[in-house]
Amino acid sequence: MSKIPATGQTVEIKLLGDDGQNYRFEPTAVTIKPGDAVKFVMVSGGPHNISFDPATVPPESKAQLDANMDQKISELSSPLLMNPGETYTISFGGIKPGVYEFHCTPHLAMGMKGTITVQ
Ligand SMILES: [Cu+2]
Repeated sequence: MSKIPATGQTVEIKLLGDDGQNYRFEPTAVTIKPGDAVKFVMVSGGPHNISFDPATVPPESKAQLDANMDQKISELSSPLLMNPGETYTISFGGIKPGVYEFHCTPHLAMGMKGTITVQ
């Protein structure tokens, strides 16, 4: 399966931590349309990454979402973002409507989680 580029809007989610508040994605939840993209921006408290649990990703879109992620470290897991200003963009081209829960692998135990709803 090959990557399907985004054709719609790009929504930003910041990756934050080490600033006196929780390790977190901000906003925690976004709603997009198929064909949009989500751009993750490393701000503080890294390393962070973006990982979808293969067990919770809607099965009909799992292979396409995996194909749309560049430079994965494992299935449905982005590389680590180390430095402020680094970004990682995921195309939701070809992704079906549904709820896509994600987390940061290094900070999963600290509750660093988020949700992308594709309408
Ligand atoms: Cu993190």
